[in-house]
Amino acid sequence: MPGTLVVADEVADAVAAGRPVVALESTILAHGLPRGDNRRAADRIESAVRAGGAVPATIAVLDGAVRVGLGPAELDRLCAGDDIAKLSVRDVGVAVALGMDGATTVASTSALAHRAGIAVFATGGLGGVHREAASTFDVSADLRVLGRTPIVVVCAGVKSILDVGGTLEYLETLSVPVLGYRTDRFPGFYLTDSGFPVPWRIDDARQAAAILLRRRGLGLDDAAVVVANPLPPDRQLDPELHDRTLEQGLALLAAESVSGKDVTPRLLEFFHRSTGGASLRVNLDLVLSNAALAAEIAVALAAQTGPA
Ligand code: PSU
Ligand code: MN
Repeated sequence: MPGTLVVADEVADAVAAGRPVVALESTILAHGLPRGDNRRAADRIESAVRAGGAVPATIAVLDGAVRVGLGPAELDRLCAGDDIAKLSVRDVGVAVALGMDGATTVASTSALAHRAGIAVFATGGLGGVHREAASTFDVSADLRVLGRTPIVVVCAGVKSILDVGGTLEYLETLSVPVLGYRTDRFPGFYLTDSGFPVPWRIDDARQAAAILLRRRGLGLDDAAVVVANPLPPDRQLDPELHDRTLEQGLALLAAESVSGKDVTPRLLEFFHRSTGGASLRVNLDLVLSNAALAAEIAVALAAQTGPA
């Protein structure tokens, strides 16, 4: 049937049996990491989920079909394709109807994972409120979708190009709880600490699962739960290098008049190039760490829920 989800057998079986599954987004692969690195990263991210005892379900649109759970050939295509669109929720129906290929963002991955019955999702950084949002209205659709999608999203905060304080305010407005994992500070993606506190702290994956289940029990689970998982200080990007690169990157975006959905890929590429690959190492590190934590949460959730 056109427009329905094509769920990989392994994922469908795990969901049906109430076994742990972790959804993964494809925009970080197709638009966030360089060619070659992205394909190796895809395998490593999926392996991190498996090592934690959960089934990985990378989500993308291929030939106009929404795929939940990709095989090696599909990952090859996603990571090497020249014509992979970046699909937020508004774009998914269009890409499906037009028979196109596309990678899903935090927004669309969350929405589609929830449709497929998956409760936990790992990514790198969320989209958010951009620095000039008051004049450009550039606020990522990630936020509104998280406000209406009951899923646990494990991330390392939001990209440092964003207005981090503004993003945290917006998440509060949307009633999305933000939990620091073993920290009282909201992580800054490449950096351990964004400079902002988190409203809540958890120290165990089982607490994240319990929060999800209690909210569900109370009917207070319209929105996502954000689990913010920082890299330890000795694995973050050198803060001085980070600040310098960010300043240059922002100037470059302005000089090139980059806007809309091209902002994130352009800036990430600039970071990877001008830090000589250091930011790439950190980016991969944090996604792998998030995948491992998401698997732990999915396992805890399955244990607390019992078999389906
Ligand atoms: N953060 C990253 N790398 C990424 C993204 C975020 O470090 O590739 C992607 C995610 O898929 C996120 C999207 O959902 O960028 C947000 O894009 P926008 O700001 O255009 O809504
Ligand atoms: Mn945007």
